[in-house]
Amino acid sequence: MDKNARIFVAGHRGMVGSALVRRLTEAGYQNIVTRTKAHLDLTDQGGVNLFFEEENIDVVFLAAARVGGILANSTFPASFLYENLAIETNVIQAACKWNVSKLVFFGSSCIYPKNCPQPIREEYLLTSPLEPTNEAYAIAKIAGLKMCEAYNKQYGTRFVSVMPTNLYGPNDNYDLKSSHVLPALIRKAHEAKQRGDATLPVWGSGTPRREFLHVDDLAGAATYLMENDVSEGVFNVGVGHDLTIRDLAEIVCRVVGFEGKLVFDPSKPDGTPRKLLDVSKLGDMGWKASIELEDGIRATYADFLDKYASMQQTAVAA
Ligand code: GFB
Repeated sequence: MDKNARIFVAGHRGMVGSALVRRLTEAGYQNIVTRTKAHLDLTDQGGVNLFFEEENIDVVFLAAARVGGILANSTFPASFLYENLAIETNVIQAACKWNVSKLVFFGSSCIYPKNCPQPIREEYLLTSPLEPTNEAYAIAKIAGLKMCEAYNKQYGTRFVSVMPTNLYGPNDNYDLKSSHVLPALIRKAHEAKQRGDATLPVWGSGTPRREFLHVDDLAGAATYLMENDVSEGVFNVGVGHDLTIRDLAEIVCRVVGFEGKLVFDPSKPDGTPRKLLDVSKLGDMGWKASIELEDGIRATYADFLDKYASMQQTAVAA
């Protein structure tokens, strides 16, 4: 990838987009193009088309998406389906029309069937039904991946899809109603420690298994694919091992310094029992994740502490 290429990072304020901007800046890329939602609403087809017409973009990292944890996904399925489909169709179509030379589309491991053989290989896509709690989001992400494949076939574009496992890291969403498990547990453990609580509530049974990838590793993998001129395909991105939600909660409590007891809440959904990715496709190409979970959680807790005061001010103002 040319250091002077005009690289559009869609979603640069989100956890994935901000990690990409950090990674690309560190690597010396000179022309990173970003737009806030106020300046470019990616669900607006006309606006997106005009942006690509005017900006002469060479490479796109399509990291803009409506995302959320298990509760947000099951509460707002229409929004997850509509917003993600709109962003994908607008950006992918305009990227093709305005001759973008490369694009990376970011999906999610929830695109794979609920009861997949483990670890999950890329070719298990669409072999049986999806997990109901995030079916809408998964369908939208499958559509994005299929658009990349279809555009490559019909128009000769070079659009690649990456499917990361559960992500975490700086700039995560710490709102307890809409967040994923890891930022939620960090916040809950921190507040429980501050209040001197004896217990920490954890949703579900604690038995589901999840694999956690630091977002800086994802940014590294996506950049690696672009720098190695990979022009098509779907690539799982993960660390290659998982743990139970109970084990995760114990690590978070250790990092935060909360010494109380975990209490599981069976009224909340468990979601899919397990979604461990087979990461050998990317591994065989020479890339692997390098950030250990406990180190990554420590760094993320520091990020949370940085933002916690302003989060509380926003909550008071609202
Ligand atoms: O991270 P999470 O919301 O999403 O939940 P998924 C993972 C597991 O952690 C579930 C449990 O079994 C939750 O019940 N959990 C325990 C908690 N305590 C909490 C808590 O306080 N907050 C949350 N959020 N969970 C999402 C999908 O699935 O994964 C998305 O909904 C996306 O579509 C994302 O694919 C990566 O891993 O179940």
